Amino acid sequence: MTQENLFCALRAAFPDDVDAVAIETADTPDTLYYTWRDLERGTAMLANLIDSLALPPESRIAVQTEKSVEALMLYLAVLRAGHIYLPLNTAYQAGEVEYFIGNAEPAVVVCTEKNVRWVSDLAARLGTPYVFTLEDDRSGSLLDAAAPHSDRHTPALRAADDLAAILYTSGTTGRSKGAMLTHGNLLSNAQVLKDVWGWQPGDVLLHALPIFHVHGLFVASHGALLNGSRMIWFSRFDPRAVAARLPEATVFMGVPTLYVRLLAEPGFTKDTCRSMRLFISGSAPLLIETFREFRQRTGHTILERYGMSETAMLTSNPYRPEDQRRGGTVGPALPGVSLRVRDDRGQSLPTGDIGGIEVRGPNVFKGYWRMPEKTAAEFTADGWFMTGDVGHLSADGYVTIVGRSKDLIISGGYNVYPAEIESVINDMPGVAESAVVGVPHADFGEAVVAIVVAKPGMALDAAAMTARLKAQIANFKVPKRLFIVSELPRNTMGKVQKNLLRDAHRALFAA
Ligand code: MLC
Ligand code: AMP
Repeated sequence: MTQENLFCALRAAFPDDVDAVAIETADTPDTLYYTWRDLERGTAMLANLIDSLALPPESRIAVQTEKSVEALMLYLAVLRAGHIYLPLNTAYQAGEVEYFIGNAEPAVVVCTEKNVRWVSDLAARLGTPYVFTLEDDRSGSLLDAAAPHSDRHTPALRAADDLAAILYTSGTTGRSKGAMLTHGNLLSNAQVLKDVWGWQPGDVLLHALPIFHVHGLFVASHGALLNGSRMIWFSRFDPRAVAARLPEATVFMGVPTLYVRLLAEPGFTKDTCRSMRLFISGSAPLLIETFREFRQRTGHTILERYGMSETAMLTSNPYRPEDQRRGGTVGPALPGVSLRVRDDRGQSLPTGDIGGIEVRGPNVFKGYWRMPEKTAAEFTADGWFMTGDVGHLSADGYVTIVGRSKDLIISGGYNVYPAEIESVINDMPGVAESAVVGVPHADFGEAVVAIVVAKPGMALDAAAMTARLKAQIANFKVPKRLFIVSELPRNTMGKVQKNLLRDAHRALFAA
């Protein structure tokens, strides 16, 4: 068997000058400099710690920590040790984390000190033997436990088809599904992006995205690592601070909200962008207004691309020539990715006709963790993955996404499934039923709004319900507005007409 561990491919790209800076922190109290040697040694020590636990092969290691360089090293160490990385959004609350631990049955959970009590209780109850903590100031039991271990480690032998990560994505119905991504999925995608985005010597990535989703963890981090490029590392996105450091960077990646916020920052100018080679946007639709305003302000044309947890990146506008980056489109399929648009009956549609986007390629995931029937339901009989996105193709292969067949809201780049929020609301005392919709939002792209009907004779209090939701679900899922109404609009079949609700609340946050 040949070594196809993704970690080895990333490490092979580290520069010969191992004492050069690989990552420089931008918002820690003191600037921290991590060399390539530090990444090699730190991941070796963490991988040796993981090895010392003698876990069964392909154990899941679930991680819910703040963003830090050590958290990135932990991801790399899990790859290195040959286990499966399971990142969790820091916004997830106990009830949400309980589901992930119950479903994935990780052997190790790494969490913050703040949460360690309830996480340990959950772990004990659900059979996870090891709990460690990791803080964003280089403290915590994980690093203490790793400290005595050797800084040399031989990476575990992995095949391209072996699992590297599980990313949970919510389902239209029911609970979240864990998308299983292999070493081969991730490496093939990273290699294609290195090529098509023209990564070059001297590139510096300004990294300001969270590292628990595809965009920040894979697209951004793999991109820099596979090019041996330095990263300027922000633990959170602050437009003013980011604008101040952009002159040192050449590549930036963001969800559309980050671009909206940069444009609102007076200190963000053409001069700020003087060293920049490439601005990339994805995870949610970039408004044409943002695309145009950005070009006008900076002279740079944002390159929009499209992807998802199950597939990593699928399409990209071209790097060159820059004037072929078309606003409002996500560009043609990446090399090696096949993409087609079909109607409800499975007929391929001609250029310009709107239908479901289906894809195939080495980047497409292996299936949902322990859910073969759900996996089968999302592939066509001839093996294409149905993305749930709706769009059309131009004559020269550019994809335009016009909507989604899945009932999904994307707010600031985070996915919110109305069915999940409705079910939490419906479980509250006095609630007869509810409908959750997404409406336009000037900053987040879309905002979550809930419309709730009380049981006969019951009175509901919107503020109290919102407070309750805040204690139960991740903050980005909490409806920005909650309305109590006497009934929901229905069609003759009795189905709730969400389009009418969206129309009624369209202007709430559009300004
Ligand atoms: C924060 N809030 C949000 C939110 N983020 N509400 C809706 N949607 C969001 N995305 C809430 C906070 O809880 C708070 O509520 C209030 O909004 C204001 O918070 P803030 O301080 O403005 O938020 P901030 O910390 O600045 O975060 C905003 C953000 C962040 C845009 C920087 O959401 C973010 O980093 N988004 C990127 C997501 C991402 O990486 N997606 C990639 C997925 S991968 P309150 O009530 O507490 O005041 C993928 C595949 C692909 O999709 O193709 O890439
Ligand atoms: P996730 O499940 O978090 O990986 O989100 C994937 C979804 O984000 C896709 O199915 C799309 O609906 C959406 N998405 C990603 N990139 C874009 C984009 N550039 N334009 C529009 N939607 C996008």
